[in-house]
Amino acid sequence: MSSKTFFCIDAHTCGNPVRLVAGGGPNLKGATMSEKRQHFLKEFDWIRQGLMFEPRGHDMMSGSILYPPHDPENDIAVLFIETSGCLPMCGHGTIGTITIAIEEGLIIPKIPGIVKMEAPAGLVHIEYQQENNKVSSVKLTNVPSYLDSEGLEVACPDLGMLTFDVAYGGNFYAIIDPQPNFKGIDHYAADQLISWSREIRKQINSLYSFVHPDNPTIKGCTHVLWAGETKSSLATARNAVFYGDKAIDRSPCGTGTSARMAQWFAKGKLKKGDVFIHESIIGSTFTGRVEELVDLHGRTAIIPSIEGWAKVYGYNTIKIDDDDPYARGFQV
Ligand code: PYC
Repeated sequence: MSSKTFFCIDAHTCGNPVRLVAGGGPNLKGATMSEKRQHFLKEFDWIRQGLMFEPRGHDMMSGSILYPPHDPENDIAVLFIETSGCLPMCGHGTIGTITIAIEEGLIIPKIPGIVKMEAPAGLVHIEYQQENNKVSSVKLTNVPSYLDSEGLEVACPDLGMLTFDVAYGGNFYAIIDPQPNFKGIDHYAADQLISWSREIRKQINSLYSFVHPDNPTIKGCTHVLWAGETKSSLATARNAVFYGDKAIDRSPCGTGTSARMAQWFAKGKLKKGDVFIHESIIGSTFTGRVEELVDLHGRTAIIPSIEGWAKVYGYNTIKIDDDDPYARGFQV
């Protein structure tokens, strides 16, 4: 019988969990974080399953593992682990990871207040604020984000035909705006949105294909962003983002906000410099901004920034014994 121990620090970003594996993560092969992600998925996915799924995790569980940067100019490299797999990029995960890593001394940035982070999806520039040894806010400048496709159609159980757009913000998002067959997120139970999302994501990926033009390992629509009316008068838009098989993001979702801003930019609803305050299903907010515009193989992509906060709430030494029938967790 063998046993593996993981030293984790748990936090939440605007309500959504972030479990940072500070010790016990595997050595990975690869010259980039994208290559290391492939190695992890091939040989070490049991670690993700054991730490994210029940009984050690739960449907929304999400986390990260830190690695030294591949380019000495950078401060850190991060692998994102989640119930859904290993995301190329995670916004709430970045805000939580940086908050934990700075507060706990796991990263000593070359320039105080700035972290250059290598993610599988690309380089992410981070600025953070500190007050009384606590990180009060983290602003990440994300990878180029763009509208991939618009006006696609899918048949949703109960609702009928839905029109949606797909945008990339570090992951591919199907974005469903209110329309005759969908009144907006307030009109439906979260469980209902989850079961519709599971079904339509399957159909979307069998009908259409989405592949990142620079990295073919980033492919497929993994998330569904349902839109609705804002509750706060300060918010620009509100969402419920589905991920994994049973999760609705409690935070406003960083890569989802990036994708949403890219969609709005492409439709002329946002321009460079505009601020976009995104509200989550529980009312927490991220502040987004269109920082820059870049050319991505002939299409205009935005460089969005996302700002939010996280709170560290616990130290968690987790053991996975291989005589445990639920070593790899389970889902019901
Ligand atoms: O914040 O990017 C994000 C995210 C992805 C999945 C859950 N949260």
